[in-house]
Amino acid sequence: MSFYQFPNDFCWGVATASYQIEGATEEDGRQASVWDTFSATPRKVLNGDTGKVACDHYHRYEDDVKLMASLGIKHYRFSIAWPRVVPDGSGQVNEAGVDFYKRLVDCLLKYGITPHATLFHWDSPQALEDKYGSWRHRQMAYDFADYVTAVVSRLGDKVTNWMTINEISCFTHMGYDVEQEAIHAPGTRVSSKKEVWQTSHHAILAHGLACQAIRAATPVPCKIALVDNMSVTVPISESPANIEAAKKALHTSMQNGGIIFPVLTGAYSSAMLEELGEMAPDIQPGDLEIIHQALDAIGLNIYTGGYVRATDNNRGYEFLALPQGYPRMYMPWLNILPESIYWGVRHISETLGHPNLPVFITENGCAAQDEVNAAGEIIDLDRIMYLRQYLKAAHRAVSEGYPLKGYFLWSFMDNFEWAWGYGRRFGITYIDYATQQRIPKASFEWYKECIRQNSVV
Ligand code: PNW
Repeated sequence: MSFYQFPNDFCWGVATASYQIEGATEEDGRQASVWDTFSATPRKVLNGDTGKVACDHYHRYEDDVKLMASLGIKHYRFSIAWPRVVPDGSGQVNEAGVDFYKRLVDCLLKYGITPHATLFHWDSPQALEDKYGSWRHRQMAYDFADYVTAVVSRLGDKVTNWMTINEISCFTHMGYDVEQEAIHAPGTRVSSKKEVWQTSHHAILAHGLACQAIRAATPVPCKIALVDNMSVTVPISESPANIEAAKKALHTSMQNGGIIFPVLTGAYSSAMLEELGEMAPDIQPGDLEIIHQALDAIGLNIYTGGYVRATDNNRGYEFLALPQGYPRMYMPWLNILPESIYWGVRHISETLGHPNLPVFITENGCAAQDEVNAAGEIIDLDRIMYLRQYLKAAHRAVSEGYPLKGYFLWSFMDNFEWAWGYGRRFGITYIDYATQQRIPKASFEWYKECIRQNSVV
């Protein structure tokens, strides 16, 4: 038995998202999402790439699920496209769109893979953007809840693990900007920070309303989680003073204070509200109760983190800049901090006051150069190096008794990497976009062996 042995019930999985893999954007009644519009706009996405075809998963899902089964995973996290299910964003349900997810779920179950469905991974209906500015308007949260009811009442007999919304900051604070046109869809330039904060307030409200909608619509008991990309503070060393500093810094980080704090504690962090002043969002009476729903788990997408140390200034902490040349994976933000997994899990438990809330790493992985060699293989030793370090940190969290229950690798296959188009690859399966051929990379075989041995090898 290896030192890095995981508990027998640890969930090994892989993750994807609808717009990044499905393609078939105009099929079976699907209408445009904001990412269709955004990617069709010149100079928004690298090389003018769009999700029109992507991995053609909409037609190839059976082969993809078969390949997943060969990997040995028992859990698959995917997302459902709102504009397939409710093409106009609100109103009529498109049963043909729902049917795709029924086929997918049946196929997963046939191969013994448990579906974990994310109800929103950034593909807002363009119709609602046109109608009232999507996340800028409070109505978006209510229309989202209605769409959630439509999904859960149709798929809830077979899907019992629901994730409401993926990475709220990435489609609000990155979709709306004051300084420039934002880099994620809808790419809107707004006139004040308050308007940006209003979009994320509407999104956390949507999460709360969705939790209520799921509980009301589910035909069988189910589990609900939010998926958040909390910015993880990591103490430079584990002295009591530096650990304390990392905990304090978590409270005041803008992104955490306005998203995971209200969701898990029922209040925006006061430090953040103070810093925002007049730029804070309008919060209506009762909003925080809706937002602060009891959850069955929290999903964390953890790729990197930030180092913090104790200081004797009045805040008691400072964030540390990384030296030039600090190792990172093939994305400007992807600094290698394996212990961010450990600290992410520990912060939920200790800093955010949820010692028993099950935590899932709902995404972890990296981009790499991924060249096909003369033998037609992709020997991505850099990705294996990255994954091995992060999984060892996950093991540490488990072995110290923190409730980390599972790990979903991002991603099962290369896909449409948002503003980077197909110019960045995060998969453990290579996609030859010209032929749609799937080629498992060396990391696929490596991960398969981890799963088989239930251990980091
Ligand atoms: C996540 N950052 O996005 C998303 O959930 C995925 O859809 C995406 O493909 C994956 O991570 C890789 O990027 C992120 O700036 C976007 O730190 C930006 C950041 C992190 C994650």
